[in-house]
Amino acid sequence: MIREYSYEQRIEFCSNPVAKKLLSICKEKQSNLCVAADFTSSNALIAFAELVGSEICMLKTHIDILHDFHPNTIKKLQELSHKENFVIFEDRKFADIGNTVQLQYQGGPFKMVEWADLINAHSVVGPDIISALKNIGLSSNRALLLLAEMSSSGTLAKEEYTEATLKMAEQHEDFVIGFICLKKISNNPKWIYFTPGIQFANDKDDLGQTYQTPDSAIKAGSDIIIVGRGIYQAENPKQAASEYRKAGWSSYAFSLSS
Ligand code: S5P
Repeated sequence: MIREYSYEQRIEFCSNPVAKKLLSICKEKQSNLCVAADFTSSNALIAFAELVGSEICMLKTHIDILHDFHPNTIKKLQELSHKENFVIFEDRKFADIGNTVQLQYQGGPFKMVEWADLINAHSVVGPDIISALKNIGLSSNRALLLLAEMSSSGTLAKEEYTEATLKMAEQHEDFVIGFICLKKISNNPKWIYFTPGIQFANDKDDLGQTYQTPDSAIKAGSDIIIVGRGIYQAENPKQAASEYRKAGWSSYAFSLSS
C-alpha cells in the first residue's frame, strides 16, 4: 500500500488534541509502536514503562488486571508519559448502555477520565455509547477508539460490522480518532488505525490470539502497531522494543516513499 500522507501531514485533518499529539509524537520519536503493558503488579508496570518509554508513542494499559492498584501507580505513569513523551491508552473496551459506561468511565476505583488520554469501546452497543463517553471525556481533552475489527480468531467484527462502526464514528469525529482494526478501513486521512496481534515469532497463541508481523500490518495501512508479549516476554524487552519500533518505522517510511 502506498501512503498518501505522513503522520505529520495528517495532523491537520484531525480536530481532536489527542490525535494531533499522538501523530506529532510518532514523527518526533520516529515511533509507531504502542506497547501492551499487560502486567499484574504496579511495580512491574512502572518499571516496564520506564524501560521502553523512549521507544514508544503510546502505552496501553489494562488497569483492572493490577492486583495492587493504587492512584500512585497512575501518578507515576503520568509522570513518565510527560518525561518520555507518550500517550496513555486504557484498553477498557466499554460495552454497555450509556448510563453504565459513564459511571464506569468516571467512577469506581480507576476514574479513567482523569488520566487515560484514550479509551476504546465496542460498537455492538450502538452509537449512544459514543455520545455517553464523549459527554464525560471531550471537555477533558480525551479521545475514543472504536473496535472495528479484532485479532481474535472467529471474531464477529468484520465486513458489515466494520462498515457500520466506521459510519458511527463519522458522527463523532471530534471524539473518535480511529479504530482498533487489522488494516486501513477508510480513505479518509483523519482516521488513525491501531493494530494489535503483532509479533515476529508466532502466528497465534493457545487462546485464540492471531498474529501478523509489523510489516504486514503497516503494509495493510495500519498506523500504530500494538505489541504485548512479543516485547515484555522477550529475553531483553528494551532491545525487543527497539527492534519492533525500527521494524514499524521502516515499513512506514517505505510505504511513504514507494
Ligand atoms: O482485537 C484485539 C484488540 C485488543 S485491544 N486484540 C488484542 O489482542 N487486543 C489487546 O492487545 C489485548 O487485550 C492485549 O492487551 C494486546 C495484545 O497482546 P499480545 O501479548 O498478544 O501482543
